[in-house]
Amino acid sequence: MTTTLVADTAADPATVAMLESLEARLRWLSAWTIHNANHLRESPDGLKVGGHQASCASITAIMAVLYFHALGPHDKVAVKPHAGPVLHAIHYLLGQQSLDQLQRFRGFGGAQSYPSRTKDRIPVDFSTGSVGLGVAVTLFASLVQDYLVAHGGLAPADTGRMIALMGDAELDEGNIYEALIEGYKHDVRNCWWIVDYNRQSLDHTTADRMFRRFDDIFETCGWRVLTLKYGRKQQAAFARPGGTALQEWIDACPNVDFAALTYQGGAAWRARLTADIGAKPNVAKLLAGYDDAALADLMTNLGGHCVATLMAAFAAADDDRPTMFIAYTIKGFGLPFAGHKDNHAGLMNPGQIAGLRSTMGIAEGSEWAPFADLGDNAATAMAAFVAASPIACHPVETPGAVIPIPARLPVPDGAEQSTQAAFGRILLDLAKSADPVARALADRIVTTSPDVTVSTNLGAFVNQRGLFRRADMVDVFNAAKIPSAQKWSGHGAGQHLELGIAENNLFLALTAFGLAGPLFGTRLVPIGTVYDPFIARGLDALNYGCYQDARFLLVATPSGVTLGPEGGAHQSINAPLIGMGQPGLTYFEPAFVDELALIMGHAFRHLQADDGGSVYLRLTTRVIDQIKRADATWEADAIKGGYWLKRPRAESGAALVFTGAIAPEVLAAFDDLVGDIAGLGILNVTSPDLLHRGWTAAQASRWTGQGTSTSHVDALLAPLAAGARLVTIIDGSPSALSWLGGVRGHRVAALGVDRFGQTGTLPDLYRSYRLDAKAIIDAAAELFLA
Ligand SMILES: Cc1ncc(C[n+]2csc(CCOP(=O)(O)OP(=O)(O)O)c2C)c(N)n1
Ligand SMILES: [Mg+2]
Repeated sequence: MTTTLVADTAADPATVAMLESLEARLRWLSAWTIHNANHLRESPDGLKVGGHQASCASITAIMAVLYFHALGPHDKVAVKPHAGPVLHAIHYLLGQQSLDQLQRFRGFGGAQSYPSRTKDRIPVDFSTGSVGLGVAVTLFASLVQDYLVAHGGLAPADTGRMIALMGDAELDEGNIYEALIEGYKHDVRNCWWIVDYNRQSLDHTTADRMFRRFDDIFETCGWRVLTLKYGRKQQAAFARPGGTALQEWIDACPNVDFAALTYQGGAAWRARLTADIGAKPNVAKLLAGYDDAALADLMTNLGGHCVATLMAAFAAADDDRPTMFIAYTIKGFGLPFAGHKDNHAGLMNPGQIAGLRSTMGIAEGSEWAPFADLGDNAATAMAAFVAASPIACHPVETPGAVIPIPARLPVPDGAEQSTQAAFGRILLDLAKSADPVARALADRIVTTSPDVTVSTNLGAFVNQRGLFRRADMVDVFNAAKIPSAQKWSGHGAGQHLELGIAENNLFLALTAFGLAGPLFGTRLVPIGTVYDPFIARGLDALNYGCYQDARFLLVATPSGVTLGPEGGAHQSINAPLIGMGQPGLTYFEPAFVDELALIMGHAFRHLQADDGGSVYLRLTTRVIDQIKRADATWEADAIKGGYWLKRPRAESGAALVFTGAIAPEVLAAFDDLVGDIAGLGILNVTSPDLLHRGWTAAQASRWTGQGTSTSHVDALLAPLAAGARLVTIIDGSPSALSWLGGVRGHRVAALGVDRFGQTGTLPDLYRSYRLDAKAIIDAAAELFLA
């Protein structure tokens, strides 16, 4: 049952007064930071800088009480994106943010528009920006915290709450409910979601019909819901004669009317209340006790603006149960456009900000002073209060000790193999390895998958290492001796987080696991598997993880039309372009399993390197003949993105260039063509992404005079004659490789897939999509005839 909070009447008055003053400081500093960027800083391009004064003012009391009173030293917070300036103001008061950064808010190298872990200079626990994702990631972070405690990677005393400060319109994002469901299954705890319930989104006021529905939804999923509806002044008014009628009126008032009246102010409130309930007993007398300004103040004294109510609410959630706080607020509270439906991006004009300054008692010229115009004693007292708040001793993040990686990962045996099966085998070997380095690495691997653990070949690893569950979970089938290849029991030492089918959750889980080092001090090696086409389902969450430099290995199979009979809706086409276009993620697509073993070892290092990142492996279920290697000279180039599988003769006139599963078709075409095209080579591109990045980076460094280096791809293609021709081929969008012609001006015939797939056998599909040896030979012939 939802609890509606009442103000803590026993709250220490000095603390309440201090937090009220801090609220005013935050409201002022956030508004002034945005004002400075828009009205005072010089603008060379005439563009509006922007910022959200109304969204900030709505949440300043919540943030003042949270940060300067309720937050524990190990709590971590995702701040709603549009309240970024409030977070900067908090750290400014703490002495952890510079004036220069505030003055350069939204400028090049200045404080960021939305809190950013990687770009801001204050401690930011979670980046936010794409609404909904910053909320849900806190739920996964609390699962990661539990995981680390269960695995001895975090002392129980060093745990905290994972907290999201969210806008009410974020509750429309589906990813919130996907996370909610997953959290319920995993018995999430130590998670607070605090809703700034101003009942306004970007476009308008939000729907009344959702009133009480959010409570139901969250309570159904095991959350405690605490509603902060009325502030202390309202609670006092309700207790007076006529007060019950006033409370009933407030409860029945539609969102949009409440917002409009807030904007119109005291006289409008009086007229409306008088018309609606003025005839009820004692109401006229009650209203007469307030002048217009006091009446406006009373009507907007909602729970989310009342320090004593907020203190009571945070104190009420003193256990580990996940808790949702619905804090009623006014968008633009205390600002001239409070309640106006269009205030989302509204900016005060110079006259309005001057008015706010003088109401707040700040002298002209003292706008940036952290404790402006408080008087010496009060300023000293406030500085001491701020310095004593637990947030002031928030531990500094460290990346966590690096996990040693074996020099080589063993290559699975077998003359014929698929990269997907080999991936599962390599993980299994790690899980069972007697080598201490390999075993220690396996201990830090955590796997996860949105209901495709078996079909992406993680099953064997899970058999070895188990499912992660805080409470033991028996494998009923196994206990009943029912034969099954998958023997999965759940326990605290388990290393696989089983997810339902929701790819957003996969990427948010990978993000949270991939931040285990900086957030909790112990690194993990997260590996997530997914069907390649369904990466697209979680794309924004993938981008979100990369944006905050979370480190994980993403392994996607099956891929391309090579999937065969399973059909057209499961065949990934543009995934290579996603891999190439996503910053913070390096895409590899090995053709042979020795390449895969090499690249996985590299990936485990890259995930931990200071200048590293995440890695995406696009694998296949197709079993192909493996290559016999004469030596290991190919390896260094394979890690850099490509190597000559068949070295071309110097000044060769042609090369076949390929990526991934269609290697056999390329080799067959080669055998056919090599007699006619002397010196023909085969370039195996293990990473179109790395080759392309290296190419453009080398150009950029030459143009800016920072280097003279040639890129790896330039060096690879250098042996070819100036007028050489390339046939490129990939089971995916042909543009992943067609650009190679631009490197040294070679003519290109680009084979690949650019329409939806079909069901069929591989020969059917390769013939139809022009991925077979004949297509390669035809393309080469045409290039030479042209
Ligand atoms: C995924 C995504 N879609 C759209 C936006 C643009 N946008 C920014 S804020 C916002 C409305 C936010 O309303 P609410 O969450 O209630 O915040 P508040 O009222 O506190 O500003 C929208 C649509 C966004 N940032 N992210
Ligand atoms: Mg809102």
